[in-house]
Amino acid sequence: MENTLTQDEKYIKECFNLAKKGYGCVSPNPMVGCVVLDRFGKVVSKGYHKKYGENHAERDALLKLKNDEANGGTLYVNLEPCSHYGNTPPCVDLIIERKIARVVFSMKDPNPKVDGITKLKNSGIEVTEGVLETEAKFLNRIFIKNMTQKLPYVVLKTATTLDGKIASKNGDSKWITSEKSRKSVYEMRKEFDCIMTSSNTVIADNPAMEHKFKCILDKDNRVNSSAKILQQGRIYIATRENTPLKNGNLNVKEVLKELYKMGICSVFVECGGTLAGSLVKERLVDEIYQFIAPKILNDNDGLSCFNGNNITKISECIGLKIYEVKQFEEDLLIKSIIK
Ligand code: AOF
Ligand code: ZN
Repeated sequence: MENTLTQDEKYIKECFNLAKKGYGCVSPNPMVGCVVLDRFGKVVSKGYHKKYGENHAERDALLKLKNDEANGGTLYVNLEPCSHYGNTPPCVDLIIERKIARVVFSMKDPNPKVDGITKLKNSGIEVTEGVLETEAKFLNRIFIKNMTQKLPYVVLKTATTLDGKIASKNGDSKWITSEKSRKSVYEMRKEFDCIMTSSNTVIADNPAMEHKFKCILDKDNRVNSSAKILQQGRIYIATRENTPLKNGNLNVKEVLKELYKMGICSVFVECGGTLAGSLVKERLVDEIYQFIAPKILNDNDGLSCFNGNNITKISECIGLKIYEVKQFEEDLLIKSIIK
């Protein structure tokens, strides 16, 4: 694969790898990496956005160089360089000041405050955009959704038997997946700003769900104050008093909007089949993490992981794109994006 990449793609890939070093530290900002070549095509500096509020990738890379070292050189970055004053001054100004001749980037910045490309072109800098754009958009998919929709990125987790059931008809669901799978969920939760669940799940399972921020969908205030989930972390309880209803249920999109206003960029949902089905139907979910245990329940009335879509034609199925498959002991974990 590697030798079929163009020079531009090779350096942009390097930017992705640098960008990923900022994972977990830069949110709500994007992950950005930068590689600088001098006018002879030699790599003279690399940088990345390390921490929210600190230097952007381009500044990090350029400030490691002497004033004239990048003169006539090429700058690679996976996001259009910024042109606005935020926590830091505009990267384009520094790029122009350092007399870079060419800028190569993967994707335009969805932040409406940013239009770096115009300023770069107006200064006579050659600009190449769209290099490995699909990969770049995948890397910063949370940032893109936040910027374009003002909503958090939503991942829904479910755990089923091979025949797609989350529980038998009498509600028995302990334990479909292996201990190792369940432990991996504790780690997954840490990657999200908030975990969301429903009053049904809280009442049925009384999970502790340790996390810094939890949201419970509890239309009728049914969750008891002694519930384990309330014992730790910040809690936002969405009820009919603080959230508009839609078809008699809480309007979850409105809840997500509220969460985004509170600074929540990503939400991990753990719930039963009814809520899961309606979130998918309402197109409020971006990704699904599905654990599949090698067990067959063979219960016609068992509870399905997604209920209520009533789709009768295969051609109308909700399509997903799998991007990762992992095995935990005997179970599979399939991560996919809803198309
Ligand atoms: C880049 N390179 O490394 C980053 C960029 O307020 P600030 O200074 O933190 O700026 C945040 C915005 O700047 C962010 O929303 C995005 O548009 C851009 N982030 N841009 O060229 C970087 N982190
Ligand atoms: Zn910048």
